[in-house]
Amino acid sequence: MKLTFSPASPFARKVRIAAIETGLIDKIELVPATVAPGTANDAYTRDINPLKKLPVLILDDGDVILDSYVIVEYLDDLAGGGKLIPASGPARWKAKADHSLLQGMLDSMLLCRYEKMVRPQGLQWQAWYDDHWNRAWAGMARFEQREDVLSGPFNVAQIGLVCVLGYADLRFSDCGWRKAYPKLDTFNQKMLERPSVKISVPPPA
Ligand SMILES: N[C@@H](CCC(=O)N[C@@H](CS)C(=O)NCC(=O)O)C(=O)O
Repeated sequence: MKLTFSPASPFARKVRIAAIETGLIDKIELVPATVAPGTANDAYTRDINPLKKLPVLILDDGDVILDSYVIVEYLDDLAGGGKLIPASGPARWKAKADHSLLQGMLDSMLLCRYEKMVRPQGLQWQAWYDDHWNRAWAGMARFEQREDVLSGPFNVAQIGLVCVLGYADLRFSDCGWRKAYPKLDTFNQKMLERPSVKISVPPPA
């Protein structure tokens, strides 16, 4: 299998952590890909993902699996199921809903990043940026209160949360999340003891 990948991508990091945790990482070749809004990548759009986003898992028969959550679910299934996403019952829906919130936070953070990185300065819209940043920030506030996630069993929601925090460090390093959310800081430090989490920390920009 091949995974389109960028070391800075929090979505690709999520999948990498899942691949390590399920013991499948050695079966996956990480293939660097360059995709960004405003820049064409016709081959990628045509052959891999019309949405021009990574990560995408390319199976040995050429089928593609996207997006990052579905890839995590696929890997979890390949590994027997129930390792990263609870197999059934309320715990399953809780983990999936928590993950959806974290996914939305990452989407908003990425939009903030693109607003400053890609959009020409005269066209940038600060109120729009602030609105999206506030969504990510409010999401962190929500998880600061979620003892069940912070000290619960390792799962896709915990993976999503470390990816949010790692991305905040990478692209919004002066946002002050550690001071504002000390429980998230403790959680993040504990998670960094896991080799999968530590090895996948995005390299400094
Ligand atoms: N919902 C997607 C989001 C993936 C995503 O936004 N990836 C970013 C990289 S971090 C991307 O490919 N951006 C390129 C673009 O939007 O043009 C997932 O979970 O995989």
